Amino acid sequence: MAVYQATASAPVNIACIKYWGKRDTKLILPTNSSLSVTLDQDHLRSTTTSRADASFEKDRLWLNGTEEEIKEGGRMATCIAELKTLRKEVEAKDAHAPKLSTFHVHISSFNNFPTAAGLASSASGFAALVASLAQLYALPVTPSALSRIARQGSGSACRSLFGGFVAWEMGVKADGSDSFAVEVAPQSHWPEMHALICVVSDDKKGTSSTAGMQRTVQTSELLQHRIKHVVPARMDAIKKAITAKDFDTFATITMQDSNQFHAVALDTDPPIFYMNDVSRSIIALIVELNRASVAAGKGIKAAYTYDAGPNAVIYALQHNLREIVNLTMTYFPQSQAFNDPFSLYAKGQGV
Ligand code: 2P0
Repeated sequence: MAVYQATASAPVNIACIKYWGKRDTKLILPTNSSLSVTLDQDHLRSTTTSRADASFEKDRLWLNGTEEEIKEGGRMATCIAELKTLRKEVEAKDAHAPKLSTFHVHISSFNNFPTAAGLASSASGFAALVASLAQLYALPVTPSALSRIARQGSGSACRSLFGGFVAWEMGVKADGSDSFAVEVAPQSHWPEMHALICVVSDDKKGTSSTAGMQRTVQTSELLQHRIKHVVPARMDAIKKAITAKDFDTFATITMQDSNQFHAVALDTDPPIFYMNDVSRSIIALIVELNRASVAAGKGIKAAYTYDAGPNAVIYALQHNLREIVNLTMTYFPQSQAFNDPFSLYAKGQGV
């Protein structure tokens, strides 16, 4: 008897231009475009296996071995339903295609990065889920088309359908058909680029992104300024910087955008604080490192960015990485660091 099963994996991504705010909460349409660098590394991925079988009585999902409910009308159910609809189109065109759209699916997903990495798994998780079902259903679709579905699982997930430098273009249409991710450049375009993840705390964050960003949409005037007058120009400028491999500009925009994202969080009523004292000390360290480097005519060495939590991601070029890791470990001896695309630890180069 035929077995219908497929496995796919997707990487974690970290935004340099931040997504924060929805104009449509059901379709997950953002209030601004965003851009990420995907940590396309073996140890920062979600891997998902999907299986369709006539004997299955309902759709079921396991995350890291524990079964999770698939809520009716929820994000997971929406993604599965969208993919089944596309499978129906395949079956309608090909009379020999097995009627997989009529079977229930069992889905099992694992993250290979520790919870202690403090990384959100929803982006890589939804991207891997969508990719595995697309493979199972043999859907003739592009990664951008799949990103439109992953977006409805979690906004940032649409960016994890690609490796490298990825833009999520917000689109203007009400149905979301033009809100999807596109590749700006593959990782191989700028192989010297690395990301160092500094784990400040692995506590669960106090305010979820989903709830926090809508509070910001409702209460922050600064967000309106950001949406209209800041992000569009930054998207253009950072894409150009990536194309030109201009690290100084890339780093400057990345730090500015992290700062403004945390400023809009603070401008929310009641205010949202994601960074803590250690996060701010890391910023001070990077600012000082860059100040001294620029004064010596060597340009910017590192860019920090913070998501909806206290952990730092530091972007740097290969030749400056060792100095930055040494500096971080000297000032923050307790910290754990995960380095992309190849780990200093994994490679045994020491820190
Ligand atoms: C980002 N973040 O661009 C920004 C920066 C957090 C800070 O995307 O409600 O988990 O599932 O669409 O994608 C976090 O938001 O929110 C996020 P939902 P998501 O990476």
